[in-house]
Amino acid sequence: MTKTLRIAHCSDIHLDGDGYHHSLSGDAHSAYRDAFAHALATMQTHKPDLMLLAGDLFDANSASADTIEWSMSILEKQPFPILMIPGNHDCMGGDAIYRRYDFNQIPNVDNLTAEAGEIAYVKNLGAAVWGKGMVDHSPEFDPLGGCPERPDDCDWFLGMGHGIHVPHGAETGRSSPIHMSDIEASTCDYLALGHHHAALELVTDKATAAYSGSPTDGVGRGATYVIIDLAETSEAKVTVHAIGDAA
Ligand SMILES: [Mn+2]
Repeated sequence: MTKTLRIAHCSDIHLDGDGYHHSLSGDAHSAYRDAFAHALATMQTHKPDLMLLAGDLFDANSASADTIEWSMSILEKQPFPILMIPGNHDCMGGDAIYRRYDFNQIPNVDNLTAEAGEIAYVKNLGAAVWGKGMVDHSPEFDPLGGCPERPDDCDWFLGMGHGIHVPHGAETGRSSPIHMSDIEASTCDYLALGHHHAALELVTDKATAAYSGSPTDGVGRGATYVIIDLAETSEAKVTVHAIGDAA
């Protein structure tokens, strides 16, 4: 049997955001929760093998205890493993949510928060997933820096990063740059990126990567997530899906 892996990828949910630049209706507190719950239900319909959440689940480390506990509960209810990293809005600096709440206590969740990066294995899928915990959103932070070569003991090697896309030939003084050259140098089968709220596919002959866009922000092609199909014997397929209103 040909080995395949189906991945659901999302990022930038911004729970407890103030809704300032968003199109969500109702009070922002419940609107973000409702939109994320709807996005999760929609992603479930694809029956993914696992989910990658590439940062900014929360809008700020000051998110309410009620919202943090709600998020832990809904992640636990998903019928697949979830691998996640902090973003700049929920980074590991200061009074980080992820220092106060242990998301790794959730049976189906691996939160990759090590500053130097770490790999989690989803053994039954043969998947190794790398990510790191951003402490400071600064020009010096290198979201993909230190990502190792593909381990020998996996069928699939996946990576996550949270930061700004820097195309070939471009320069930026902005924080957390993710250079296209680093994406193309990666040995990952797929790189799940977060930070841009508009989805962006980055598929070349050297790279399979995407920004999923935000499932709670309608900028760009709408509220989005990405489904990735990897197969041993064919090219990866990266599909951006727009979701309807949570209502
Ligand atoms: Mn961000």
